Amino acid sequence: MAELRGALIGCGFFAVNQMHAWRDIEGASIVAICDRDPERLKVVGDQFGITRRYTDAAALFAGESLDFVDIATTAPSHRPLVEMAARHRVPAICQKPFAPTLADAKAMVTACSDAGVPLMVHENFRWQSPIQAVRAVLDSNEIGTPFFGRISFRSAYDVFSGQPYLATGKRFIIEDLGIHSLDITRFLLGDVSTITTRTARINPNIAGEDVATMLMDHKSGATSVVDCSYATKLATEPFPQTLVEIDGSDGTIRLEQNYRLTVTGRNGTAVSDVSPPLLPWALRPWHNIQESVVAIQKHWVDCLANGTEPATSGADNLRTLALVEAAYAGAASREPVQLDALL
Ligand code: NAD
Ligand code: 89Y
Repeated sequence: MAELRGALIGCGFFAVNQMHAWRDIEGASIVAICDRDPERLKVVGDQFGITRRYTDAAALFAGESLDFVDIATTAPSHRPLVEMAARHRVPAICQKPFAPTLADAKAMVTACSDAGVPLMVHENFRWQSPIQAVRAVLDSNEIGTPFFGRISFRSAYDVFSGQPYLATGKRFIIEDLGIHSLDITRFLLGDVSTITTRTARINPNIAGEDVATMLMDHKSGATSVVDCSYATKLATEPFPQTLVEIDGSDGTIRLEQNYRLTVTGRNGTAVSDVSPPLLPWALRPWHNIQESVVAIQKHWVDCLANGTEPATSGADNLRTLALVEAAYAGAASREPVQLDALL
């Protein structure tokens, strides 16, 4: 298969991981980059040896012949950039959060499907190897039918120094981080019918909520709790680990700190270490996220090669983004919110 020619738009904090991952992946390479900030363009272009550089996305699409575009900007630019890709018939990866509103996200899905181009949301947390290990246990039927889940992310890690915009938005943890946990609960327990949410802001120096607790009814009949916090000071800082508890008819799964996985089921109890590998370019504690970036980008290349729909396609991600919208609506009203009404 000929190497796919990709371009990266947005050369900021997180895009560096995506660039490292593209270098590790066979079958695709980044031939051009774009950022409206010339300084970021230079930093990333020099670091990864990319000479074809654009400060304007329209000029990038006009000047390059591309097999895909990887959009790594923040949410406000996602809709115009994805729609631009659709107009040029270029398959697109779009970072999370997919869009500022569900209405924008629906329009983006329609634009790509009308243009016949694949669209994947870079929803990478479900691709973390510890989360994949939990999914594999469920698939093995070792614990029977799940009836309860808890997806938990509690930390006091300073995310604001690397991503200062996170401190200024009216929305913070649900839209930025909880979105991953909500996607994981869908990945493990299936789609949701109702969500009830409570939020709080503990850090007085930020504009949005930094604590959220969400209770969900899944269509399967299971119940889950997604809890996330950036105001939780623990003896051992777990960032960026997602902890998982699942109870099933025949056993339990516990993914605890330091990637310790305990499965109690039909065959007794087994404890294993499901730590993600430390890739040569990765930096602790981010290595868990960094490895999942390689996994999701490989998945994209496989999907383009085989003509299959990405697991976190735009259409799939509408259901995760709907949970985000429903969580904010429910936190404001203090009422449960039905998901089907939003979709
Ligand atoms: P950032 O602000 O550091 O980088 C964004 C870059 O995009 C900036 O350099 C900016 O100049 C550029 N940009 C913005 N609009 C543009 C446009 N229209 N055309 C060209 N360039 C444009 O942000 P970041 O922290 O790198 O985050 C980017 C996205 O990645 C966010 O949506 C964030 O939520 C997401 N993110 C995802 C993960 C993950 O694990 N999936 C982790 C961190 C951040
Ligand atoms: O932006 C967030 C994400 O997607 O993963 C962790 C993060 O960088 C900070 O919450």
